[in-house]
Parts: sequence; structure tokens; C-alpha cells
Amino acid sequence: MSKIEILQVGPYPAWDEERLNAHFTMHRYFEAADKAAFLAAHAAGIRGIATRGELGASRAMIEALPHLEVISVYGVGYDAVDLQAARERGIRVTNTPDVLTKDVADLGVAMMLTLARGMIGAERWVRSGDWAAKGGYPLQSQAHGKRVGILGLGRIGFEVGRRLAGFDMDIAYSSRTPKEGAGNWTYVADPVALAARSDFLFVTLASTAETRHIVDREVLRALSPSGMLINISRAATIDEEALLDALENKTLGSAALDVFEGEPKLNPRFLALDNVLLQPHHASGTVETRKAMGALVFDNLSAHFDGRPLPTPVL
Ligand code: 8YV
Repeated sequence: MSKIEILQVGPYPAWDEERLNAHFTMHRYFEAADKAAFLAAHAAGIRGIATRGELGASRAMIEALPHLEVISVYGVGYDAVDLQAARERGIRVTNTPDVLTKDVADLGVAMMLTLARGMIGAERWVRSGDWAAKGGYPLQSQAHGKRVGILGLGRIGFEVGRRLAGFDMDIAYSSRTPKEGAGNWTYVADPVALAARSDFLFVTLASTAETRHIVDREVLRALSPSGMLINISRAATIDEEALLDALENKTLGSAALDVFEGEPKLNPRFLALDNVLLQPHHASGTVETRKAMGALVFDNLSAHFDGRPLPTPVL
């Protein structure tokens, strides 16, 4: 029997590619010079898409594949998949929740500590010989015991809060409604009010039409010249122009960012700033988690084609 054909939107680690190639015929879209011609050439056979969180599947891609049945996303975020286009055709969509939650929270907290304690500059201080030549590194600001705001108390936001409770922080959060399980954390419905009571503001929201640019000029102003913004969600949750203005004008203290508009290219204004920590969208980037994500991408595809229930369906 011939193998089922899948459109592979982006590359995966070798262990995932091996398993996918063993079971399916994978069409490597990302290697095609002429994408439209590639889609047209393989459209008749393709029944599934394997994509990544940041790459998704556009309406044009979905509409170019008349026999498409399932889209399997390597990532918890599926904002780059045109869900409406999938829904119209009854196409199933899956993602990789849970397996990456703790890694993303770990990186968010590490970013906060790295920036608050000036660890990048401090490392440079040692390597450059400044320590021996000039003495101790300039004093930095304390992290433990401070006020933290978590914008979006989903799985990742909750794990950020759990970690920061260990740093004796005063924890508050915003979400549509107060969350069971938030214990003594303070519920603040309004993001501006949350920012106003925060030294550190974590963005841990899913990217939707409702959360687009939820961190706007007003939220950034409320966070204040001593505040720090940490984004481990999607760039679209923040008005990036407003963020750059606030960082340049120092009306916002600092920002630690794992995601950017137009990544992997980023606005060059970020590179001129010394009050930012820039990370290459790798919050889920550990071997252990990426293996679990890859296994889920495969399990969802094979469950669909074997007629079994999807392990982690979105649609
Ligand atoms: C991945 C992500 O970096 O889970 C998500 O939504 O954005 C990340 O975990 C990405 O999907 C890997 O390509």
C-alpha cells in the first residue's frame, strides 16, 4: 500500500523526520523555491499538513489542498493556522499542549532573573577583563519579593506563578474570570491595573483577535520606568511600536522577549537597546520537550489516519 502524503511546512529535528518519513511520504514545502508550483504539483495526493507553531497553515495553503483532512501543529500556539478555513472544510487541527508548559515557564523566569541581575553584561565584565581592571560589576536590582503580574493564567501562566511563589513574590494575574487554583494570588481584571501594580509583567496569553496588542501604550506606561515586561507568548499580544518607543524613551524600564513581529528577522531598533534581553523563540527548545512535541505531531497524524481519537485536538 502506498504511504499517505503529508505536506511538511518546516524542518523538524532528525529523530522526528526519521519517524515521519518511515510512515508517510513527506513533501518538504520549506525547501521548494516556487511554493505555489510545489503545492500545485503535489495537491492531488496530500491528505495532511505537519507544521510548526510559528509557521501554521494559511487559508491559501489550505485551499490549495482539496484532499486535506488534518493539520498537525508542532507547538501549543495555533494562531498561525487559519482555523476558519479549516472549519469550513471540516479539517481537523491538533497541537502539542502540556508537554512544553514547564519549559516555557522555566525560560520566562530565567529571562526575568537574567535581565534583573544584569547577567549578560556581568558575563562580559568577566570575559573582557573589566573585573580585574575596574573592580566589581555595577549593582543590579533585586528580583525576589517583588510584585509580579501574569497576563493570562492558562497552563503556562500558572507554572510561572508557581515558580515565582518560590521567590516570595506578590503575585497577581489577569484573565477573563478569576481562576480556581490561583490560591492567594490577586485577581486584577484590567491589564492596565495589573501593570500598575507590577514590577515584572509576564505575558502568557494565547494569541487571538481578542488579545492582539493587549499590551498597548497604556499598559506599558502603567508598568513604569522601573518595570520589566517578559513575553513568552506571541509577538502579536504586544504593540511592538509602542514597546520600542517606551524602551527608547525609558518610560518602560526593560523587556525580556522570546518572540518578535516578523521573526526570525526583528526590528533593528531592538538591537540598539541595552535595556532588552533578546531570545530566539526557544522557550520550548529543550531536547526532552521537543521530542515530546514531535511524538505528539506524529501520534495525532497516525491516530487520524488509523481512525483513532486524536490525542490533542484543537478542532
Ligand atoms: C515552538 C511555539 O517554538 O508552542 C508554541 O506555540 O511557538 C513553540 O513551542 C514552535 O512551535 C517550534 O516550531
